Amino acid sequence: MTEVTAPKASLSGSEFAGEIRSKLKYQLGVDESSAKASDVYVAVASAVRDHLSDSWMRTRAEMVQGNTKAVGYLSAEFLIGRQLSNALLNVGLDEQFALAMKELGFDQDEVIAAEAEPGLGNGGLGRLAACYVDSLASLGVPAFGYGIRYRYGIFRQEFDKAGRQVEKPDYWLTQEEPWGHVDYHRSQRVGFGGTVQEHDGAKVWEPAWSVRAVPVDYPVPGYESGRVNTLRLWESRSYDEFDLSAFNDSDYMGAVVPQVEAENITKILYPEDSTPQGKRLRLEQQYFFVAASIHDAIATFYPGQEHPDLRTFPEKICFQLNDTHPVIGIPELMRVLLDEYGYDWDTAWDITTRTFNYTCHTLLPEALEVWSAQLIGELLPRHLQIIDRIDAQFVEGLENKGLDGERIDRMRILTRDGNPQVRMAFLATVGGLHVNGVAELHSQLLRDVTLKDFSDVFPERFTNVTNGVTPRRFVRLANPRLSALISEGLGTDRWMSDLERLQGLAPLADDASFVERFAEVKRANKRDFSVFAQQRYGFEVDPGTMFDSMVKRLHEYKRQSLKILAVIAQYAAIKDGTAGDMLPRTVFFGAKAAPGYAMAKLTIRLINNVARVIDADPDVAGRLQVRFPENYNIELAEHLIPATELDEQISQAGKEASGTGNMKFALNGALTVGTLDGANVEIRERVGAENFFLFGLEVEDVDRLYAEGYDPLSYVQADPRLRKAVDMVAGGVFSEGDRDVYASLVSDWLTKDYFMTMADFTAYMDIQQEVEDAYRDQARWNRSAILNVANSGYFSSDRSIKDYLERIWHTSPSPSSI
Ligand code: 26Y
Repeated sequence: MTEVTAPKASLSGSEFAGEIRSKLKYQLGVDESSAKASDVYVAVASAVRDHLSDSWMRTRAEMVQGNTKAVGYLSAEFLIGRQLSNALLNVGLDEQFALAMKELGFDQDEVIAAEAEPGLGNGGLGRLAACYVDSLASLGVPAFGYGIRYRYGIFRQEFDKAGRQVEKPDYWLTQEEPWGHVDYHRSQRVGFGGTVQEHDGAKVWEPAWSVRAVPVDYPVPGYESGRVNTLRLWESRSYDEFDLSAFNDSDYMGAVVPQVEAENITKILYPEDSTPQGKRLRLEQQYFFVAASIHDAIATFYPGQEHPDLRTFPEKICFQLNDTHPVIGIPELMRVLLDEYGYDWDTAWDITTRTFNYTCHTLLPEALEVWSAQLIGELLPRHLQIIDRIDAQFVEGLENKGLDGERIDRMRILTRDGNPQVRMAFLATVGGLHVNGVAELHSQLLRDVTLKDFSDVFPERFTNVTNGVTPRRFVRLANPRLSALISEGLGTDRWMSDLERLQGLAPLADDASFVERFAEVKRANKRDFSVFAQQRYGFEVDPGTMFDSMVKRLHEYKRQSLKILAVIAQYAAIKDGTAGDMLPRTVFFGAKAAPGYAMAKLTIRLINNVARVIDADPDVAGRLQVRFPENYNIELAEHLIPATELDEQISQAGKEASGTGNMKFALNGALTVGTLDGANVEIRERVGAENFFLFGLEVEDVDRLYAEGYDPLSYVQADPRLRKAVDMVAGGVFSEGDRDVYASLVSDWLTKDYFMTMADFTAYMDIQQEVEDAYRDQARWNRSAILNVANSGYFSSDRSIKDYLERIWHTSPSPSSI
């Protein structure tokens, strides 16, 4: 097998075609002439995997034998997207693939599109994890991604005739899946429930039941690095899969109950948790993957050792806790050290606190996970004892520092009221070395507000790492035209692994012929998207209009409502003849709402119905369109982002931790309309205030308004456009005259409006006027867009990972033996 270490694999297109041919024949048993795109996809993917094997094995061996501390990235989500084109690019087989497809007579786009997208995440946190494992491998840092291989993942979103979201299971594993390698030898037993016994003074947890955690390993090839890290996703299986005696007694359902119960743990991502069973299942998921991962790390770094010296564990690996979801790992490592390996409390605590670090991804206090002590006690009785002791020790430390009782109560990990709760963010802050936010503003607000007490007492623990995105997937693969232009403009393609080189494009923003070529790239991407949208969703998109996109999870704080109210106001202006010569636009939404989140689902319904009413109205004729493709996912992002000209980042100031869509859009030459929130602040600083459309309340304004007593109605009354838009929704214009459909939404806008959409409406309409004026001067617009690209190199996930290495993990790429 050829070794894939050089920038380009030393293999010809014909040779690669030969490998694909033999995969078709010997692995799939299909004849080349009758092979379908999905067959060819499997054949190409397994051929690529063969090319990864040597590097994969060597990377693993070096990780265990070398002296470089590894990183274990623990995350409930890895939104990795399709793997094939990324793997081809990263190992340097992309050109050979194109040649091979030509030789074999297959359409390469069809082959790429035959891969099902794994929906193993739901939003920014999951995509960030995927960008980070890509960058870790590209930089040569020994690392594992540890998570769950959900059978169905995030739901597939459909819209019904009334425009409502309908959730369907995503059957992403119904076709052969060539990437994941099931490694039964590395299975782990994970226990639940039961009791804690004492034998000779030692505590022994005797679980009531246990499941088998089976790892499915995905290769993570670095870009031109010759390294292939592992994404290890756990699947739950039953030890007693099948009850033969029940079956023989004709109890066919009863015979598979144990199997179903065990496998339910990894069926779906974020089960609805409004019921006690749902909550319990979520905690089971979290413990399941974290416990398996910790045991796996010990088995990996101390192979075959019955009495390993785990005092060296923090030198072997550090675990990054991606939000609170894996925080149960802290008491789990304590339990393992105390009960399974016999360390004393202080030694175990020292090892544990040097192993973990915590990234917080939110500012909403209600989004910080809290588990009832009762539930933890039922499911993980030994862990509750350990948490209790961690809390007691922590409180003692605070008392010794002279802190007052009120403050100590606020900081307790385990609350001591009638219904005690475990605050996972606090446990993470106490049980690890570092806590980081994901953008400058976010980290500042964590210190000043969300985790203020902790930051006051332990200021040295807090730091910031601004998020980043991988330029390989989100520029090179998603936007090949722009990539070619960038490489030509810079005279090199090294920008893909050193994104700050994009700076070199800045002077070209004043070169008329470069600007024109840049504009043509965007136009061509828009045409492409129109074709894709027609084929995939069956809707018309006019590439002659401005493409204005808002794509992200649906949440009130992100304020899709603000955008749709502005669209309605524009529509009203067209209807009453006051729209003047407004700029023709197509407004794109992409968003899934959590299944139990009623307000978010109602907003989806409203957007769909606004789209429908506008479309059916001949008065609007090509001036305004709303398009809401269903099931927003990585694939859609990869198509839409390169075609977008205006990116909407309009969350209420102080609520979006960072955002990463904003970075992807800027890197693809869209201009942002946004608030001073999350990473918008840093994007604007870098691309220049004159190349960013800033509007709206700032964090201090928001705080002041809350303090004064915010009254949304006064804003509605003050702006006739807003009044009209709200009236139209309330009056049934978008619900066939039915005034009840959106009543709860309207009532929230008028009486509560916690995220101050009404207060920001006027400023938002004004800035949209500025957007229109700027867009009419295409030369100026494109200059700004190029400067967005040129100045966004900082937002590479490679830079983020280097920051983590330096500020948090205190490790480095491992020296290469190649
Ligand atoms: C239900 C609960 C357990 C839960 C599930 C998922 C809580 C949070 C999440 C996901 C959060 C998330 O995606 N946060 C986003 O993380 C991005 C990466 O840091 C940020 O850019 C973005 O601002 C933040 O909302």
